[in-house]
Amino acid sequence: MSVKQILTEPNKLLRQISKPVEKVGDEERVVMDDMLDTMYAAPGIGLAAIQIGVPKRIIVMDISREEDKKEPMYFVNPVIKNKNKDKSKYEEGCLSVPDQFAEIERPNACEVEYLDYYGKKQLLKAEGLLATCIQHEMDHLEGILFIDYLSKLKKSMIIKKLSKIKTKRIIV
Ligand code: GNR
Ligand code: NI
Repeated sequence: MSVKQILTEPNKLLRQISKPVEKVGDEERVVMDDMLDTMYAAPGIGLAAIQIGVPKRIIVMDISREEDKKEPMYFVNPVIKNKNKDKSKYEEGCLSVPDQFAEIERPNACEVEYLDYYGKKQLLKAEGLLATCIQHEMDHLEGILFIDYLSKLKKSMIIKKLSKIKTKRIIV
């Protein structure tokens, strides 16, 4: 298990569409373990594989609040089956868009079908923060970031800020 570097915008890899996992095996479980370590270290409540440079349809999440009661969740090849028509706004952030936050409107509940850590098919009914987070993570699988929902001006201001920080640090 190891903590990986999280890619940040602007980075073309983050815009890539992630590929379905054919079989959930040891290789995939290593990716999930590394993702979880990386997410907890950040810290964050969710992470998509592409954020550590792996273009596979894998997500990890933990929305539990207490440090000593970790509740990791693993999603492989997630598909949204049902979206509620009612929307709700939530202040979102993203580890790939550091220090930027914005209110984003999304369906307030959804059903997700996915494979778990062992490759077993599961169906989850999500609402509230869980629903918001899973939709945010599933956007990553399509190369979408929450700033894509903002006005062109707001989005370009954020990208400009992040590029400036990158040129100062001289790392990608
Ligand atoms: O840590 C995270 N917090 C968060 C808060 C509101 C909505 C979505 C998120 S996900 C984010 C971690 C992340 O970037 N996952 O891709
Ligand atoms: Ni994110």
